[in-house]
Amino acid sequence: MATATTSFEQRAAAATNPTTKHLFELMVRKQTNLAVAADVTTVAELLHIADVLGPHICVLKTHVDILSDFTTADAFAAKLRPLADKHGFVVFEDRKFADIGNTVKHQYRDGVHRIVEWADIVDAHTVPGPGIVQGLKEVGLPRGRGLLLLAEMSSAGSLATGEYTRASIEMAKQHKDFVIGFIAQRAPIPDDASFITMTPGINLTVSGDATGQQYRTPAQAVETGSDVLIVGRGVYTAADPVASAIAYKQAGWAAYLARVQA
Ligand code: 5FU
Repeated sequence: MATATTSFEQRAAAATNPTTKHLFELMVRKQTNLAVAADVTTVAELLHIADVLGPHICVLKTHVDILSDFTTADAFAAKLRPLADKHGFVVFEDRKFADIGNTVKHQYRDGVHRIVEWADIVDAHTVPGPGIVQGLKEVGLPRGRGLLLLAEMSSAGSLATGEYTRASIEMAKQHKDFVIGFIAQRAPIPDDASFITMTPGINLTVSGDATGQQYRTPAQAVETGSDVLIVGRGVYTAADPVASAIAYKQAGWAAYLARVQA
């Protein structure tokens, strides 16, 4: 099935990973392919974003290690999970694991954050080799969680290109039960619609920031095969974040419809 022209309904029906299925289904129901990167530094701000933007998003992306007042995983989960259920979004902790399998297993399951308890999706760099996927899979697969591999990055000068990207794709294919897709700028496997492509570096008005971030528009990203558009500052620093989220949602969904109907 070609990623570009297969609808999210068809991809939900064909999905074998429960997280993939759930995500495609809620995207269809809510007509949104918007993920918000809630890069705020207090739990209250994060929960506020989750609640007010929840109706418009399919994914809430977190960086739990920037929350200054994080207390316990239980307390965090008790507040965040009900919002995910109420509004229908999945929680993606953008942890970017990057160590050997044995270490990432602990980083995923243990420590203060106990990420596997509350995040539906996590992501990992492929630089350590396939052991990183094996380690994370031991912890996440029994819980029905999903993993994204970083095949490309949005930042200028990223080394995740060419052969690195190709090797990351191969690693995903070896672990299709747990690897649900990629962080990438374009669909890395255009003829396999079972993988989801999530794309950061999306903004409707600016082309970059002072530290190497590079932006494209929702339409540009969807044209190159992106399924889920990750927007941070474009939404949460806007004068009206709800209005901004709606604008990104509409732009992303229109681009998706144009792609599948092409
Ligand atoms: F993997 C990546 C990447 O290649 N680029 C990114 O920007 C992840 N990100 C994340 O997406 C980054 O850590 C932010 O959380 C978010 C982009 O935020 P922005 O405010 O829209 O630039």
